[in-house]
Amino acid sequence: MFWISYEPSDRARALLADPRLLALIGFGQSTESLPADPRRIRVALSQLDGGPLHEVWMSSKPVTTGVEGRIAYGRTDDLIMGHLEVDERAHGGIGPAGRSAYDSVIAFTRVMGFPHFLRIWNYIPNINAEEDCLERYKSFCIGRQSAFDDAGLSKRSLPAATGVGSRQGDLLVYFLAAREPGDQIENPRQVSAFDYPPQYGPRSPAFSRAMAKRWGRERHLYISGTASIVGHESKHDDDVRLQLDETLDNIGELIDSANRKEDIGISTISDLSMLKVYVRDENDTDLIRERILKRVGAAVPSVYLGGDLCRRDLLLELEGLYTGH
Ligand code: 3EB
Repeated sequence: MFWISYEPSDRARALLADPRLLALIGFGQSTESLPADPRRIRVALSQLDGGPLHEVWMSSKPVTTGVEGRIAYGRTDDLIMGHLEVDERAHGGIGPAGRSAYDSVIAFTRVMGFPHFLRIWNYIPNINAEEDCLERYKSFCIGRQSAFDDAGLSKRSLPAATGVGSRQGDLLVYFLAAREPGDQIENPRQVSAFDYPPQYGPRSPAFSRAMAKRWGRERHLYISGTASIVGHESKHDDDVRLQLDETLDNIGELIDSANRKEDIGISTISDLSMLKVYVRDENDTDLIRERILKRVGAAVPSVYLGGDLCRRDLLLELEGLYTGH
């Protein structure tokens, strides 16, 4: 159906010429001058390790591209990958900007015939700052949840997601949606985010812990941004190594939980096709990378990005995808 890889950024131009390219994701400030293309997404987080990479989403089927209002997309017959950036100054804050982004995305995917979200990424500028007596992440959650509410989408239809803080640029939302729904997977070690108690914000974060999806005979697993949270509480304040171990345990348990529900085709985190590691303090990168190499191995393609996390006490967050066949 599609698969993901990381390629050196100097290959980006050649990749854009491929009619099966679904999305091309760059990190940090753009250094290369590439042609405008609806499949190009730029995440405003700097890459912390190695030479510059692009994340490449390649489809097995031909891709149609387009721009509809604020949303640019690539799609096949079965799925759509789209993105938009929202200037919050035009909406009066991050809450209304989030609301507006989700209103657009929900309406767009319905009109296009892909009403089932599988995976959404949210990059929220200055995520931990307080504005109008509320942390910006919490305001964003209010806007996002009201868009889902007004569209009549229940928690059972919430996709896997990432919510990470960016240090430059506008709110960025990008999404993968399909004609047919995926299967929501929750983590028995964690309270579902959509059921977090109100101490984490007036409206709970609208996402599921993972989505499993069958594409014909192929099985995919999309794992949300996962952190050192047990129950609903953050664990291991100030200890990045313990936070990482807790996070890896959470992902392991999530994979086990998915396997109890259905045969997803993998049994451990080392079988994932991709791992993305968000690091609050870039000085922690080496420690985190060494520990991941030890516990996960070197076989999973990975990228390390500098970003803020949605609770001030979280030092890192990991997301993963399995797109094997
Ligand atoms: C957590 O488990 C950590 O708001 O979309 C992870 C993944 C987190 C997605 C989101 C937030 C989001 O609550 C934070």
